Amino acid sequence: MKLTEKRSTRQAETRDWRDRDHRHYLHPFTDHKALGARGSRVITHAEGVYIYDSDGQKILDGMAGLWCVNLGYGRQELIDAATAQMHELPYYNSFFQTTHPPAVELSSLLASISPEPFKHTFFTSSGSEANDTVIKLVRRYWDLLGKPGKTVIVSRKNAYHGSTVAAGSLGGMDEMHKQTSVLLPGIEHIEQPYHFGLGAGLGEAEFGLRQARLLERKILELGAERVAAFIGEPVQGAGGVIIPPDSYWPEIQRICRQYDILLIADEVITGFGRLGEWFGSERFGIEPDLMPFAKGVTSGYLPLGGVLVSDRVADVVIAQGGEFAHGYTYSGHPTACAVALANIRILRDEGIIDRVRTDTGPYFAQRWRSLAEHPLVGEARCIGLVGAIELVADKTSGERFAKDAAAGSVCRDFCFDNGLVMRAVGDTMIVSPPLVVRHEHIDELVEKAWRCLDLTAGALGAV
Ligand code: PXG
Repeated sequence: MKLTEKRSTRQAETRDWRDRDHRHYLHPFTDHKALGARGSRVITHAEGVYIYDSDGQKILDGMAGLWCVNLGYGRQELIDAATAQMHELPYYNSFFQTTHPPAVELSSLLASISPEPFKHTFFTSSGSEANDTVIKLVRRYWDLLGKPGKTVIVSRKNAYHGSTVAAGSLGGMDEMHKQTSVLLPGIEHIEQPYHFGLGAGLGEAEFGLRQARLLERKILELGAERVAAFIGEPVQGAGGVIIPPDSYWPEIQRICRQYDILLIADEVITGFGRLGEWFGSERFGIEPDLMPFAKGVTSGYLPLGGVLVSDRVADVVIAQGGEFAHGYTYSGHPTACAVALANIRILRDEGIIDRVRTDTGPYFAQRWRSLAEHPLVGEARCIGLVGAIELVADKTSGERFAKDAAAGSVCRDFCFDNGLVMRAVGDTMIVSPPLVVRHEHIDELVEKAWRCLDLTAGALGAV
C-alpha cells in the first residue's frame, strides 16, 4: 500500500472510531456532547514513556496514564506474569475459606515493603473501593471498642478519594457533591494546605501549622467523642498537586494522637514510589493507621487496589471482630495480584524508587522549577516525580486569569497537540510522569512545557 493510501485508510478508521465512540461510549468525567462535537483523540498504542494516537502522533506521557503507569508501557515481565497466571488460575475467589498463591504472595510482599505496623491487606479493584472499605473499617473499629458514637471522618476540601457514592462523599470535590443527591452523612471537610492559593502573606511553615490546626478546631467543634478519623492524601493529586509545608503532617499527627483519632493516608497516587519512597507517608514521616492504595501497585496494567491495615486496627477488627461483612468478587483477583507482584519486584530489584529519590527526582526538581521563570507562571512546585505550575495573568501580583479564559484548558490542548500530556486542574498544570523517565525525557517534558506556555501566552494575549 502506498503511503497516501495508508494515511487515508488510517484517517477513515479514526473517523469511524470517533463516530462510534460518540454514539456508544460514555466517558468518565466528560461532557459527552462537547466531546462529540470535538471528537476524541484515539490512543492506539504505547511504549516506554510514550503514547501514540491514531494520527501517528508520538506523545510524551507526562501523567503516567492517570498517575499509575509507574513502570511505563510495554514491560514484558508484567505481560508474562498475567499470561502465566491466566493459564494457571485466571480467577478464583477467597470468600469461602479458600486462598490462592498470588494473593498470599502479594499480601506478604506488601507487608515486607510497608512500614512496620502494616501486616495485613484487604484487596479491592480500585481506589474508590479501597476508600469504601476504609470507611467500613473505621466505623467497625470504634464500634468494637465500645465507642459507636465515634463515626465522623474529617477530610479536606478538594481532596479526591474516588467516585463511588461513599468515596465521592469522602472527597471534597464540590462539582461531584452537587451532582450526587445522596451524600454519606458523617463526613466533614476542612480547608486544604494550599499555600499558593490560600496562604497569602503567611510563610510556608506558619501556614502549614494554621491549616493543620483546622483539624483541631473541627474536632473541638464536633467533640472528640464523635470523631473517628482524619483522611488525607500525603500530596493531593487530582486537586492540583498540593504539596503541604513540612510543618503540616507532624501537626496533623500530633492532633490525631492527642484526640485519639485514626489517621488514614490515602496512598492511591503517592504509593509505590511517586515521592521516592514506597509510600508518601514515609516521605513526610506520617505514621498512619490505614493506607488505601491502587494505581501504581500494578502500574495500571490491571485494576487492583486495597487497604493496608496496621496492627492497631487489625488487632481489633480482625482479631476480635468476627466476620467483617465486606468484600468484592474480585478481592484478591489472582491475575491482578500476579501482575502486582511482578511490578513490585521490578520496582525493588531495579532500584527504581531509590533512583527517583536520589537521581531523577532531584533532576526533575531542578528542571521543573526553571519553569517558574516563564512570564505565565506564578509558581512551580514539585516533589519526587510529581509537579505543578500555576498559570497567572500577572506574574508580579499573582493575579489569576478570568475563569472564562480557560487558561489551563488552552495550555493542556497546546500540550497534547505538541506531543506532551500535561493535565489542567483549573489553571494549575500538573505532571506525574512514569517513574522510569530518564534525564532526556525530563528535558523533553520541560522544553515542551515551556514552548506550550509560550503558545498559551500568545493565545491569551498575555505577552
Ligand atoms: N484516592 C486517590 C488519592 C486518587 O487519586 C482514588 C482514590 C480513586 O481511585 P479509583 O481507582 O477508584 O479511580 C484516586 C483516583 C484526575 C483523576 O483527574 C484522579 C483519579 C481518578 C480519576 C481522575 O487526576 N485518582
